[in-house]
Amino acid sequence: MPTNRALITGVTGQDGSYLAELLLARGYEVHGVIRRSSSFNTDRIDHLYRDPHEPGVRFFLHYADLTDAAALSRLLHRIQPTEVYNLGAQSHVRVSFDQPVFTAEINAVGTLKLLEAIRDVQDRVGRPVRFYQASSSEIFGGTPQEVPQRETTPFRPRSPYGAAKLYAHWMTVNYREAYGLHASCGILFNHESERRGETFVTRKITRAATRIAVGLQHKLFLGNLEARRDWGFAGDYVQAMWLMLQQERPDDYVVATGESHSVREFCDRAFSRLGLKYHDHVEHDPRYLRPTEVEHLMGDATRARTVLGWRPSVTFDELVDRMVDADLALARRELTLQQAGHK
Ligand code: NAP
Ligand code: G4F
Repeated sequence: MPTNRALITGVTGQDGSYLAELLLARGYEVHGVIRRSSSFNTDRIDHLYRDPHEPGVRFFLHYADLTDAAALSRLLHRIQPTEVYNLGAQSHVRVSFDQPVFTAEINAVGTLKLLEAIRDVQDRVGRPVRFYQASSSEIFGGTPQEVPQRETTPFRPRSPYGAAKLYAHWMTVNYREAYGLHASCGILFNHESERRGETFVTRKITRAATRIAVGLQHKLFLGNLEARRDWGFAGDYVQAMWLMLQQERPDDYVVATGESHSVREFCDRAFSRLGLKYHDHVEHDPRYLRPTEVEHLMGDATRARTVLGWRPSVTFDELVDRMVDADLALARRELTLQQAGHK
């Protein structure tokens, strides 16, 4: 019987899938929250799923939602996890300008509902439940004089997403201080992979560049090419989440590579790997600009390095290359299907 039992919200997302893999490899029993959807939304975790009737199964999925306090509470009482990772969110910054209330209900109030349920279950069961909150570098806002950002940098969010995440961040800190909850916030800078959602800029670029390379499309429309981000590999970042919950004392940590690159540099590297020039294919579309932009995010992860012993293992060039290579295989499969008349 595993002694470590984790509950992950957002298990179907990029980070949720890597974290579930990590925890299963470490012998945990892992429970994931999934949302009802009219189409399949579990492709990132399908490789982990087994028929629950088989012996020795340690990965379970449950329907719930961050907006549904009763369902969250019921789930926590039933599972009685030792660790909870709150990765569920409306995670797209641009979309948060179109749906600010929805974003706040999930990212801000949803986190509060989960914290309340944890406080309650901890009291009833009489055993601590460790909590990880997915905070974001978007809470910094990134004014030019405040680069690199670290735990002590003032927070000035510039999007409904950032403001909602900041509320969740402070509520997590408050539950730690007010109720002694073992609650930690990972202030994670952008992290990517071949599992990244296709509307985030890195994956949008690698999907388009590889489709262009095989002749499936010709143009890529982007917004601000000069924005700079500190891009790391998602597989490394879920290690940091787990390490935070293994510490005796909870705390908040910046997780970043300490290096930043522009969207233009990302395009250059991705198209070059395919023998293409990005300026032959990339065009500007103002629809992808944001009402308020965060121009420059670059993190100082000294605390994570010294306390957690955490370090990123994938460089910027390696990250772009692995994403391009994975998407090239995908584009070739798409082409084959199209040529066979399946699309
Ligand atoms: P992602 O791929 O967009 O995944 C988000 C997850 O949240 C999905 O599983 C999604 O479910 C789930 N979700 C959405 N609304 C929900 C709701 N109402 N109730 C329960 N679950 C809900 O995001 P990610 O990149 O893995 O990021 C994980 C977390 O880290 C997010 O909180 C994000 O804001 C934060 N973060 C990400 C980064 C980054 O660079 N990736 C950086 C800093 C912080 P469906 O699959 O059903 O949509
Ligand atoms: O890839 P993005 O959409 O990521 P963004 O806004 O930095 O947010 C991501 O990282 C946050 C951590 O800092 C997370 F909290 C959040 O959940 C998410 O994972 O955009 C990156 C940059 C922006 O400056 C954007 O304006 O790329 C610029 N960009 C330029 N053209 C574009 C586009 N972004 C998108 N999504 N699409 C474009 O066409």
